[in-house]
Amino acid sequence: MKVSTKVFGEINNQEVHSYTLKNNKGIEVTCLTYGCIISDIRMPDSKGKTESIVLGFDTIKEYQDYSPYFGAVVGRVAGRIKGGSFQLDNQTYDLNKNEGKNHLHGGLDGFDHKLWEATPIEKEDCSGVEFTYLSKDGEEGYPGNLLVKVTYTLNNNDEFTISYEGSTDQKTLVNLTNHTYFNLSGDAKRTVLDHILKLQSSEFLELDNDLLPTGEILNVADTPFDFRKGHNIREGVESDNLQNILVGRGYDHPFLLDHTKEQQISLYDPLSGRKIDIDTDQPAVVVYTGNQLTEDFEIRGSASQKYLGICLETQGLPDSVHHKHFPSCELTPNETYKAVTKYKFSVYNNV
Ligand code: FUC
Repeated sequence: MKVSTKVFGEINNQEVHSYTLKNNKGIEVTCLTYGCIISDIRMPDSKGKTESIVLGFDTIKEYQDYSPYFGAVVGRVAGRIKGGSFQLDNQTYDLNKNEGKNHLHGGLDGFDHKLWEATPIEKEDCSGVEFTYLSKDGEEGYPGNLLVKVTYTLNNNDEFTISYEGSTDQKTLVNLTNHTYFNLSGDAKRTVLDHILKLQSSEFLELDNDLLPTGEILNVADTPFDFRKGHNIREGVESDNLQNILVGRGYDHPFLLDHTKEQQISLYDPLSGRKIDIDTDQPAVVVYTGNQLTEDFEIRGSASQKYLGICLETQGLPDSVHHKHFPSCELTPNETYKAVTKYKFSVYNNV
C-alpha cells in the first residue's frame, strides 16, 4: 500500500509535510510532521458518502492560531500536573505553567508544536508513517533526553493503529496520547451530542475545579458516567451531576478501563451509521466532549461550536506523579515506554 506525500506548509522556514494513507475500502488518513497531527480521516457513511470524521484545518497558520490540540500527539505528559511541579528521587522539577498555576498537555511548546522526523512505511498489507522526535533534557522543565517514536498505520481491515515508544537517559515522566476530535456526522455538520458512546469502564476519576484529579476514584453506577451499555453524550451535558457541571457541562474525565473485554471503547453515530471501536493497552481514556470549543473560528468551512467533537484520549492517569495510588508514569533509562491504541472503522445501515 502506497503513501502519498505533499508539502502542507512551512514553519520557521522549515517545510511541513503531509502523508496520506489510503486503503481499498475508501478510508483515508492524513497526518502532518507538525505535532504528528492527524489532520484528516475520511470514511464513507451508510449511503457510501465519503466525508471527514475529525476536526482539522487545511493550513499551518490555523493550527497555530486556533487549534485546541486538534489531532495532535500530546506529551511529554498528557493532562494537567498540579502546581506545574513534581518530585522525582527527592529532586524538584519546575515545569512551564500554561494553564494558570498548572501545567497542561506538555507545556507551552509541547510535542503538538514540534516538527517530527517522518519515514513512510509501505507494506503489502498496510501503509503508515513513523515519526521520531528527540525531546532534550530540560525541555519544558522535564528531566532527561527523551527519544520518542510514534507510528501510524492503516490496513485493509479498516484498522488504524497508533504505537508509541520512548526511551530516556534519566528518570523522567512520560504519558503520551493523541488528541483527535472525532465527529462521525461527516464534515462536522452536527455536534456530537447524539453520538452513542460505550465504555468498558466501571470507575472514573473525580475532578476539582481546576479539572485536576482529586485522588478519589468514583463508581460509575447510577450516574451519567455509566457508559457500559452505551448512551448519548447529551445525557451528561443535560445532567445536574456536579462532575458534569464543573467541566463546563459535559465530560472531561479520565475513565479507568476494565480491561476485561475487547472493544473497550466504541463511538457510534446512528444518523450516518459510522462507528469506531477502540482497543488500547493503556489504563484509561480521557473523554473530552469539546466543552471548551469556542465559536471564533471555522473548521473547513463549518463554524466551530461547543460539542463539535469528542476526544477519546487513551493514556495513563493524569497527574499520577501526585497520587501514589495511580499507576506510575515514570520512565527509567533501563525501560522502554510502549503504548498501543487501535481504531477500527465500520458502517451500519440501520437508519
Ligand atoms: C482536553 C481536556 C482539557 C482541555 C484540552 C483542550 O484533554 O482535558 O480540559 O480543554 O484537552
